Amino acid sequence: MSLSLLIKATFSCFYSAESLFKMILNHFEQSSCSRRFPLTKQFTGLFCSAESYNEFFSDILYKFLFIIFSYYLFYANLISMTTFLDKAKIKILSGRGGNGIVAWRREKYVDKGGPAGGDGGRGGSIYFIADESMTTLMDFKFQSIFKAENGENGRPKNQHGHGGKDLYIKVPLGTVVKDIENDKIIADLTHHEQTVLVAKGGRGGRGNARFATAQKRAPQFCEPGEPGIERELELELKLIADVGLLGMPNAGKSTLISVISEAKPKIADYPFTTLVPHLGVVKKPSGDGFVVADIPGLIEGASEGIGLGHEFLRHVERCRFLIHVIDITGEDPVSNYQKINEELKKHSQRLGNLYQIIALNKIDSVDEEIREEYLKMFKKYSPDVFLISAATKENIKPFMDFVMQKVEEIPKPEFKIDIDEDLAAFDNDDSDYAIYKIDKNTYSVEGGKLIRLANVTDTRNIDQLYRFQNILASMNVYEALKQAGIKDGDVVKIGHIQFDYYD
Ligand SMILES: Nc1nc2c(ncn2[C@@H]2O[C@H](COP(=O)(O)OP(=O)(O)OP(=O)(O)O)[C@@H](O)[C@H]2O)c(=O)[nH]1
Ligand SMILES: [Mg+2]
Repeated sequence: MSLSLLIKATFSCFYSAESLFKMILNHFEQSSCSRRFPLTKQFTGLFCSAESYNEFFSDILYKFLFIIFSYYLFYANLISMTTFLDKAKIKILSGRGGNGIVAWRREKYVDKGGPAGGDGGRGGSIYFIADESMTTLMDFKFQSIFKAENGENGRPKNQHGHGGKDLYIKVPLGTVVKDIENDKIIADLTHHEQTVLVAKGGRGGRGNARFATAQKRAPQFCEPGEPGIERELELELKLIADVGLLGMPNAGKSTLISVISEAKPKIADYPFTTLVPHLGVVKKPSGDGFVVADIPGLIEGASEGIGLGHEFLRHVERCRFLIHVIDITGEDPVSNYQKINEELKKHSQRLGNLYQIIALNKIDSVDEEIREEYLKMFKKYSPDVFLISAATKENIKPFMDFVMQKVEEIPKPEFKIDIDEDLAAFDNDDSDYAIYKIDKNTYSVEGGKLIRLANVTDTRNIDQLYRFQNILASMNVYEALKQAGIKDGDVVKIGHIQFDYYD
């Protein structure tokens, strides 16, 4: 949870308590002490001389209740906020390959049985898998490091080690994965069970049996397993809902989603009750369902970061369409409607142009003429206006029939995020090498092939060192070093191997 959100929660909590505060002020207004001291009536009710002890103590009681209520709201809001997370940073490490081994075939009646060291198993790879039952990245708050199993070392009698188990990390639909090191987007998981490989396990090292040749029948060396891939990734969630519910705080969005789906967000008679998005599945008569998102209320200036809603607008960007919920018992519903639309336009062109159904809510609290008046007024802005009452469920059925029809009609927008080719997920980087002069006497040779060769070379084994040198020679690395100006005694670095150069 970001600090800014926490601060906003604090403010919203006090803003939330506004209605209660008003109630208490009403109480003070009616009490005799505020009549005596009108200028200080809002804050000094406790200290002015009350006409009677009774009144004095009821003032104290009100203040006490107010403080308790404020704390309750604050903590209730914090708890609800900590159940949703839409950004997370994680570290992943795929499994290391098992080492190959040096072993010999030993059997009765078999003389000089030859090399029989098995290969190490491959390390486990790491995948992301989209899971429709998840709606938040909250799990990553508690676990941010993921490690796949290492491969098993090879065994004698030419037996290969077991491969490490692959690790599948579940993420919600709409998760975009970014490589922090190069800022590249490497995956966008949009379908249930879509799987993306993000770190392949290291290869197992080869046992000595694999190095036997006609000339060298008893190789004394084997390869260590290749290391796994370590990456730091950023996950960002863009919820994928079919329909987005938005409107001013207190308009009745959460009440509506709780009526049309199984979702049970908090509902209360104060603004900013909803602090994080909630998803609900609306069942269609055909049996399948569509997903509706209730996002926190928007206020004027939301696109500049005022209020909470703006933080979550990206969650409704991928919707088929929006339901704009308007409280017709509030002050100037038309201007509220226009303000929200302005904010949507400022946020993004797509959101500004997204089709909206207008739901004029709370009709149970107004007269028939006012309902009709608003209906006529809003028809000027959109043909699809409905008078509803989420609380009494009046007109909810025809309204939802229309919503379902629109869900059928309006296709899910195709969101193409440019995904970069993710070479870093694999350990088969066979790129050619390049030589860099690090300082006066040090040269570094870099390139996928050579680094991998260095990774599987055990420098304590003389046979392996010869092999390493032979491969360097066959790849003309020494020639290239000479051209780069290397002198006798200079240091050459290739991966973890470092040696002095002498021609
Ligand atoms: N009379 C009446 N009250 C309603 C209706 N719908 C919602 N309310 C009340 O309006 C208040 C606000 O409802 P919410 O559903 O929490 O509003 P919201 O739009 O989710 O508000 P935020 O989460 O703050 O953005 C609650 O007290 C509801 O009981 C309705 O149709 N009629
Ligand atoms: Mg709400």
